[in-house]
Amino acid sequence: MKRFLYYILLVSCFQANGQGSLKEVFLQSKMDGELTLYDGTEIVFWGYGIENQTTGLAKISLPGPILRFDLGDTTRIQLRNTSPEAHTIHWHGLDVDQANDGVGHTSSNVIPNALFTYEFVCSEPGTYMYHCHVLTPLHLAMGMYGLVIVSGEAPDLLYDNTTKYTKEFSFLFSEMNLNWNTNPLSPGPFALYEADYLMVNGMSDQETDFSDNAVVATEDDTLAFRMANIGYGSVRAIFPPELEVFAVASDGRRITPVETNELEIFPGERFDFIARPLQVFEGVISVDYIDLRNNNLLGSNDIPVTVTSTVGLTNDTMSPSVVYPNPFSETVHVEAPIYPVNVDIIDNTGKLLKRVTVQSASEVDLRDLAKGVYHLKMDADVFKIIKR
Ligand SMILES: [Cu+2]
Repeated sequence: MKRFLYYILLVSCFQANGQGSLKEVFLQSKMDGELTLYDGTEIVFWGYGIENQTTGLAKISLPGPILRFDLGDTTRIQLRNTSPEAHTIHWHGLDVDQANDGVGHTSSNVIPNALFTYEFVCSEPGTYMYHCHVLTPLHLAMGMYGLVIVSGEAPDLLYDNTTKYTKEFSFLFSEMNLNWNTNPLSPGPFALYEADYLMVNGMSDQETDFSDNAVVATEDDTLAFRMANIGYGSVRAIFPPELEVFAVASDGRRITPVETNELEIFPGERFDFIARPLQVFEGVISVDYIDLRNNNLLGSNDIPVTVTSTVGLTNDTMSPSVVYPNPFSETVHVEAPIYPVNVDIIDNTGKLLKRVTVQSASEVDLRDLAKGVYHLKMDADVFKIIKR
């Protein structure tokens, strides 16, 4: 089952006073969400959705839509509560004044059928979250949360020029308890909350392979990862060794970049990373969910990562050796500067799997290889090749 729970928000925008833009967002809070999980379990959820300005209707998603702004923007977010209970939007980590902070008992509850307008300036780039702050444990568990992204000084920067990227991926980690989401009027004591489903962007591990969650890149890409944890447990992100990863920001503020292989993200925390592939590979970012009451591992999610070659020819341009296509499915075409030449297929441990001697430009039959990443060595030239 493929679900697109995430979509980039389209906001109306126009120049305001020369300081960034004014961006208007029209949201509704609702309690009528229905979701079929990967295993067929049907749940209800509460959440936020974009209000259609023609029909006045909104469909909520879990998590809510990503709210994306530019540095310096003034945002004006209208929340229309079309549900039977009060809700708010708390801007987690954003520097807003008390009236716009969305903590019901200290600012304003948005009662049923009311309209409330939040307004603030996006003064710091970074990764933030929004969530309801009425009966917070329940309303959070029911799905009333999403990501806020404030881009850096330019659209392809997390912050400044040192955090330039070519591809961006955001991951919001959360949990779901079946009893709470099937029986929200009597969910049981919060102290007994147990995570039945562990999610990345609202999807369990069994779904992430088939979703927009997958990281797909080429070896020349610089990747930006935004990670945020809205769950009740902590999350440990473990990066594949083929990625060189630097944590560059914590909770929406720059830090001195720290090279990292794994990082624990506690509830409410966000981290931003810049990652560069060291080679062509297929792997995963493993996400462990940890119960903070006893440090037990609750389970893991895998975010698939596929890094492909930029072109079929990965060699330097001085060499006339060519290998294509890459990735391939059955055969590769090879051409060498001199013949005969040995074409060696080597696995990631350096083991020679196959040697074919070719007398001229040839198709090399590699149907007997399993899917994966190999090295093709031809004279002094080595190519990384991927079998799909
Ligand atoms: Cu709420």
